[in-house]
Amino acid sequence: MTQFLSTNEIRSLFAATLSDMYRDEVPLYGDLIDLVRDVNAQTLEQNPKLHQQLEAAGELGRLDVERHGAIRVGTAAELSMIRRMFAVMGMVPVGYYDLSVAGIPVHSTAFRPIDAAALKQNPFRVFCSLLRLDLVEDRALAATAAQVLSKRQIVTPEAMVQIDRFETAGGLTRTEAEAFVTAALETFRWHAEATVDQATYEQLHAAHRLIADVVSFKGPHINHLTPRTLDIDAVQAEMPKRGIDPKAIVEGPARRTADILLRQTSFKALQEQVSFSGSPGTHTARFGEIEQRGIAVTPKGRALYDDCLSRTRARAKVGPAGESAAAYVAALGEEFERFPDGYTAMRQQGLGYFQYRAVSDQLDVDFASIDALIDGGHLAADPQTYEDFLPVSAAGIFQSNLGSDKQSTYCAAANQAAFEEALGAAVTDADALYAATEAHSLTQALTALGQTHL
Ligand code: OOG
Ligand code: NI
Repeated sequence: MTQFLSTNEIRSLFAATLSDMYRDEVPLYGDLIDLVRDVNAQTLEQNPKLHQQLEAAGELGRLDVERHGAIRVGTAAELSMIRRMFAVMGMVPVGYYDLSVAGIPVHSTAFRPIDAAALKQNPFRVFCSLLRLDLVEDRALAATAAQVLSKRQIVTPEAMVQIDRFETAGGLTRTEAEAFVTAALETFRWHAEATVDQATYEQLHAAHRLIADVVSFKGPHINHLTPRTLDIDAVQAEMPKRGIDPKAIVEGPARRTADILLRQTSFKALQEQVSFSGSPGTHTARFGEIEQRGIAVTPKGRALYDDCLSRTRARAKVGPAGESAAAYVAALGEEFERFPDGYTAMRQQGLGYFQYRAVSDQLDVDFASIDALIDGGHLAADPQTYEDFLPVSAAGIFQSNLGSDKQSTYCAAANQAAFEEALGAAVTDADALYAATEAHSLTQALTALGQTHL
């Protein structure tokens, strides 16, 4: 029998190697990692209850290695290649995000591990966007872009060999996996030489900055890599003191005791030196981001979240230079008072997804309800961490890094079927994953407690 390295180990190895590469490429990212590590250690020290909750839920271990990244690909063939590459790391496409609503000509998915054990080991995820040239009005320019993209190969032959081997043999040995990681890394590397001349770059850029970013380079360089913090407001406040310039507001819900979904902030994209057929120029794409993750919410919870957020946005809009940020934050706090700030209330009202575990031995009496088991100290309900993304937040991040000079407006043009055809697979529904984890954990816990009547 051949000994294969588990996909979890390959993913961990890749995530660590990518993080090292990005630290070398973007030193500010390294500073951010150090800052987040300091704040997380301090938060855990000052908040023993949070420490204990994360420990009991088995989430403490993943915290220091937890990252998400983002890439943007240009063609259907590239997207399906990337899908096959991530499969080697135990990552599958989850969810469909239509960014055209925010005037960005892409649609996206998130590649990530899905089972509980894999998530605990390393939840590394990559937000992957596919350029939609069909939304570009200037058809001649779209044709030029397609032509340029058709000539590049974003996955190296060596990575291809290992991907094929993984698919036929069902796994990779340690040596093969190491070769795979080294070769796969090349896809995500920054290339300072543009593949187009300056005039073409300018034309693409005028249509949308993001089109220039996707089309003008050899590959889909990783554009940010995001660590997870336990206190995003503390990191946001500390950033300027360490020479990092953050965006005006934290995206997502207001600060609360029981975190929900995702709060994110970033530092502005860097202006980098590039060369256009030998002549010097600049390109702005790569940035740094941090996030705080909370509980995954049910469709009912999501509807309430969306409502609180849209009411906030109706009351206050943050301007391109951060105008009205204070008014926005105040409105956000008020509107989110309608979202219960406690896990017990969220569970009882069906707003969040939980994972259950038995915390005592089999019982010899039948309990009347789940709540009675919890109150009696026999059953624990841990909040399930939200493992996905928020399109509105993603759009805010995109926008702040693309500048607000050119606000293209495309009408909402979701096309999940076309995306899945390009991907060569269906995307997994995130809600179904959280619901299944909850149902499965409850059945197991009730069986262990001898309470299958519930
Ligand atoms: C991806 C932006 C989305 C997030 O955290 O919401 C994202 C991009 O800029 O390509 O990473
Ligand atoms: Ni991000």
